[in-house]
Amino acid sequence: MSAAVPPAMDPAAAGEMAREAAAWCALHGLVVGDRADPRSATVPGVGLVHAPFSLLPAHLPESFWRQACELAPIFNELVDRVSMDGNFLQDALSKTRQVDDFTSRLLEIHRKMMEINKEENIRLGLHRSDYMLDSETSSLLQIELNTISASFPGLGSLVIFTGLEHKRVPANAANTQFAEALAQAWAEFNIDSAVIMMIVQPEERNIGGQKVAVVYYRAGYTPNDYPSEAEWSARLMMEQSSAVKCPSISYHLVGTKKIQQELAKPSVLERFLESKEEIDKVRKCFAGLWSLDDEEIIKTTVEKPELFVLKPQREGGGNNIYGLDLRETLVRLQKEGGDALAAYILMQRIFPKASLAYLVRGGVCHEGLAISELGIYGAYLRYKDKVVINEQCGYLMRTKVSSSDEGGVAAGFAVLDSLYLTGKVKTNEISERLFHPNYILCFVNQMLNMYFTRTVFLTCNQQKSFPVRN
Ligand code: ADP
Ligand code: HGS
Repeated sequence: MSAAVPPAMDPAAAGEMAREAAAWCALHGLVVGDRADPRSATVPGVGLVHAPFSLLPAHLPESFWRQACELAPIFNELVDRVSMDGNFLQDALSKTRQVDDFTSRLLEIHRKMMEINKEENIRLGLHRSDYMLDSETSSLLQIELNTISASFPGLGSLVIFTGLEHKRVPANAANTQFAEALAQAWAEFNIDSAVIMMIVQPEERNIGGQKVAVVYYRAGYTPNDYPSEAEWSARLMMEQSSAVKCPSISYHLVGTKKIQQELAKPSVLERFLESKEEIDKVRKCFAGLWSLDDEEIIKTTVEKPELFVLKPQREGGGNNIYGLDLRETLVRLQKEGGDALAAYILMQRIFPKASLAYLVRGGVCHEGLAISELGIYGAYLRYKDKVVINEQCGYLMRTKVSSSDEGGVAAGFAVLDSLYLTGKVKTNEISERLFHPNYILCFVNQMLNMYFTRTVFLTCNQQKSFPVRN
């Protein structure tokens, strides 16, 4: 996943292109709230700036693109099956909950749902599985699977590099396909007066593409979203309600890094998937993953911390520990004894090939070596035994300077990028349509209509504790 190594662009030309592209962003809604303007988080339409983007597309061999797309429906199904095994989730996270209060609170809500044998007849998943191409092994490896608040389906779909061979630029309809999945979940709920409710953070700057939801969580994935008991009781109340949750508490738990590590253990996938072919495909994209009760791996990690990443059960970017900090943390926690290490998992560090890129942030074009991360969106909707939707639905390409450990656009480390497939490419029939400017415009209208006309009423009235948009 590397930008073709174009000859370094003439800085003036790059600057000119960046200005044109930033203007295009402003005209096409590829904007976010400007962190420098405090009002941008609270006053709609105020303090907007173009979303950070890469001037040239990231290149990816088509075979890896196809591999990532084929994995999406398998991961969608895997999440659903693991979510139905409450004992597996409780057992796998039993040590973590001892030393991680946030995970423990989520697990407590899950346990209460198991106690009342709460069945979710309608199950909706809007996921994003993130990958990097490891240059050492030339293999596509999964960074993580997001089952809650997978962001940027809207803005990510707008970043398409025009003027290139269409068949090498995959179509990206994450925004409409996410919206359709939410609308279908609403239809399955089958109460016309019902509304879709979106849970958002108080100061939300990612304003493009969030205009829907059943109970669609774009918050609730970090302890910061639970500043008081009110938020926890509201989360429990919504879990007890008959509303479709996206995600349900069990889907949320399946997306934790501890479950990612547990699923990578020998013969665990066989517990949830029958098809050997599917199991092999999933296992092939797993990087090295370990729990920290493995003395051997801790010893190796302390010796070579640069080859690993230490991850707590947190989401949203900026939480992982790398390099010397990783060694220092391991040595300190080992010295302290106790179970503190159970709050983390250890992961093999993936090293994509770095290439020259032009990253535009705040109207300024920065030339430098960069690496990319491909996110594949998946939508899954099930009504009892009937799978209504199980599809790969678009992608998110993010690029960051190769010297940055962390990633994440909202966290300020990465920029939005587009994709260019290399090697032998099967034609992509719908890309033509996507290049018609009217298509983008009509998408925006469609989303706005959907958001304002259809929402689901929760059967309980305490929702005031959660900031919602109506
Ligand atoms: P979060 O849920 O907080 O976003 P991630 O696991 O996605 O946590 O990690 C955040 C970022 O850290 C990723 O976007 C990626 O840039 C980097 N990262 C995470 N795991 C690895 C890894 N195994 N190898 C290389 N980079 C990684
Ligand atoms: C939203 N502001 C995620 N989601 O997808 N992170 C990035 O938009 O709803 O920044 O690069 C909230 C996580 C990658 C996107 C942000 C998964 C959020 O951070 C939600 S939990």
